[in-house]
Formats: sequence, structure tokens, C-alpha cells
Amino acid sequence: MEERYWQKEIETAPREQIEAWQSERLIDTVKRVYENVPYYRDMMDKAGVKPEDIKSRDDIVKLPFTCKQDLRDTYPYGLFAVPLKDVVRLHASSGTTGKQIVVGYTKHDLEIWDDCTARQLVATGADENSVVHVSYGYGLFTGGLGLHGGAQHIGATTVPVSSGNTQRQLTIMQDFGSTVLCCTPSYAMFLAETAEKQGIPKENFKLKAGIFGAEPWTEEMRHEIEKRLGLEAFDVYGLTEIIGPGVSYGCHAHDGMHVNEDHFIIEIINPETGEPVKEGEQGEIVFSCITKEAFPILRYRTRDIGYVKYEKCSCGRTFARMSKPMGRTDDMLIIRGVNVFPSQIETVLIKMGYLPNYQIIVDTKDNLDTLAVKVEMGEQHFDDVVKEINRRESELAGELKSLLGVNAKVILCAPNSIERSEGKAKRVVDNRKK
Ligand code: DLL
Repeated sequence: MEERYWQKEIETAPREQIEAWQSERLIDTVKRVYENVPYYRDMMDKAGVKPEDIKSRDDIVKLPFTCKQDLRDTYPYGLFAVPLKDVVRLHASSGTTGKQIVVGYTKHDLEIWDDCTARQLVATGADENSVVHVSYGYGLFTGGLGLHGGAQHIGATTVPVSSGNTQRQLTIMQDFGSTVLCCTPSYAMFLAETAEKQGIPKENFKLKAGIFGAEPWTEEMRHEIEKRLGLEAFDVYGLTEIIGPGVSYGCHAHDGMHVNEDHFIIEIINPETGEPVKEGEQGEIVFSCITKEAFPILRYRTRDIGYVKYEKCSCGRTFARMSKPMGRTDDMLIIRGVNVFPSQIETVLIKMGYLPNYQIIVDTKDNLDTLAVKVEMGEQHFDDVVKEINRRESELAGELKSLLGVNAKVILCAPNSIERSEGKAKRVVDNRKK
């Protein structure tokens, strides 16, 4: 099949061209924020860097980092670089602790965003004949309106279903002939499960592609969803602070996500030292926005862990590819000194034939951390005798121990006993934080 692009000349531009765009746009953005955002001016003055010091994209390392705390300190509009009258949309992210963070978009920013998500949609094969079913939440969350904008931009028939009401989602998907499904991977799995339970064969759906993101998920889960919904599943990444979904996008190669580098500069740093790491090495992902007018955040520390590579992709795109983030530094659990990401546990569960319906419970006993993993059994296992269930539990515990290097208590539980989410799944209960 011939590869399709939304903006071919940009998505496949030579690396020198991409870097030239980045240099020119970074210089301009730094000037703009220095002039218009007192908070940035102060930060740059404190770091002893002036706009004139930024002569190319390589000088980005001279700029100070921004982090979530800066957004909280300037809540709600303190980092906006244009007057509020030019801001046509606000989005916000709730976060688990502290105040919301608020971001703004000018008309031009929304056009950029539409292009970013349009590139994702077209990379999956979508076009004006597609029926794009958007089940990400609409509202202050960027998922719904982000994909919605891109879908309309490419002229697809856009179905703004938003999240929730699973039964209605399944009916609409069948009756409206949805060809592209956009939602979190955990919700895609739940839709598949519910359809199966109701005896709806996957042939009743016309789905060709799924655009799933907003939470960490594994390659194993991607295959599982593909099999169960009969579609090709693509990974999409983004965060509210940068633009929302469409910061980077998956293609048919499924080998990393293409960063929209004409709008964002990606860096990978050592989270301890703040120094850049080598290409291909894992570290904290940092983004700078180089075309946004209202909220052009620079060197934002995402706390997501991943790596980047610059070689040309087999799809023809030349944009850098970032790996699927394995989680945020703040999602990483430290169990008796060992670092554990929920996604590593998910990999083992799926490999061992379980569905990714699980919950990780961390606690302390006698001042030692304990790790328990509750996993749902499939209907086929549920009739098993206790002895067989015990055997399965120890088998899984053994696999987890060999991959993670820590002991985990595995509790197999009844099908449907773990709560499903319509948005981002809550996988971890850490009772140590109470
Ligand atoms: O989740 C934006 C989004 C909406 C992305 C729809 C993709 C699809 P936030 O709520 O601000 O924004 O959360 C951003 O979610 O820093 C990552 O930790 C995580 N995340 C997003 N996409 C992925 C992904 C939206 N594909 C945070 N894989 C980010 C892993 C992801 N984690």
C-alpha cells in the first residue's frame, strides 16, 4: 500500500531543512517569550542567558528548564505570551495533586494542532471517506477536541461521541459505520470485551484503524486490541502542556512515534543531572514549542521516560521518532529499592495469556515494601479448581520475579471484578503514600 501523508513536503523533509526550521523558529520564540512573559524573562535573567545567545537550535541547552511547578506558580495565565483577547480556547489538565494547569490557544495555534492530529489520522490511512469515532473525553481534556479537529481538517465524517456509555458507543460504531476509533487503549480493550460479551462479532464493525494513547500501554496490548477489534492500532502521544494529542504520531512501521518537529523540539536528558543523553539512550523527555503563539513553553520537563532516534523511518518520514514512553518518572514504583514500571508488569501478564485487566497494590509490612498484583482470570479459567488457581498464581509470580527482580504476590480474581475506566486506567494503588 502506498504511504500517505498529510503534508508530505514537511513530513519527509531532509534533516537539514527540519533543523533549519527549528533554529529559525526557536530564535523567534525565545525573543517573543522574553519580551512578553515576565516569568520567562526572570528565569532567563537568573540563568544569565539573553535572547541574542540563542543563535541556532543547538543553543537550546543554554535555556533553563520549565516544569510543572512553574505552571502552578503562574496559574492561571502567567505563562501566556499573548493577551487573553487573542486566546480562543482554553484546556486544562487536572493532575492528581495540586492546582490544575491551564493552557491557551490562539486561532493559529488551533490550526497547528489540527495539522498535527491530521498527520496522525492520514498516517493510519484515514481520508475524507473515513468515519472517525472520537471516544476521548470532550471538555478541558485535550483528547476529544484534539482528534476532532484533525478529523474535520482532513474532511472525514467526524462523530464526537466523547467518553462513556459503552453500550451507546457500540451501537453507534455499528450503525454509523465508524472506520477509525480514537480512545484510550484501556477503553478500546473494554469496548472489545463488552462487544464479545454481548455476542457482537467484530465483523459487525467497519473499523480499520484505532488511534490510542493518553496512557502507557505495551506492544503486547496493541496486538491484543488489534486481534479483538479487527483493526490496526496506532500509538498517539501528547500532553496538555505542549498541545495535547499529536505531539508525536505512530505510522504503519509501529517503530516509535514521529515527533512533529516543525513545531516541537524534543530532547532527552538525564533526569538527575539535566544533561543530554546520547541518541537511543533512555532518559526524561523534554519538549519546546517553537511555533505556538499563546503558550510557547520552552524546555518543558515532561517526566515521561523514553528515547529518541533520528534515522529515516521505513514509512518515508524523516521526523525523529520517540519510543513509547514506558511511564512517567512519577509512575515509577520503587519496591525495596528496585525500579518497577506498571508497563513491565503488563508485558508479563499478556505474555502469560491474561487480559490487561489488573491492579497493582503497593503497601508496607514490617517496614518493608510489598507488591501485590491483582489479575483477572478469563472466563475459561474461572471454573478451575483452587489447586489449579494456586498453581497459576505461583507461575505468574515466578515470571514477574524473573523480569522485575522483586517478589510479587499474585491474586487471580474473577472476571469483571476490576473496575474499568472510560478514560485513563488507574492501575496503581500505592498505600504507602497515605
Ligand atoms: O493525555 C493528551 C492525549 C490525549 C494524548 C489523547 C494522546 C491521546 P494529559 O492528560 O496532559 O494529555 O497527559 C499527558 O499522558 O505526559 C504521558 O505520561 C501520558 N501519555 C500520553 N500519550 C501517551 C502514550 C493527554 N501514547 C501524559 N503512551 C503524558 C504513553 C502517554 N503515555
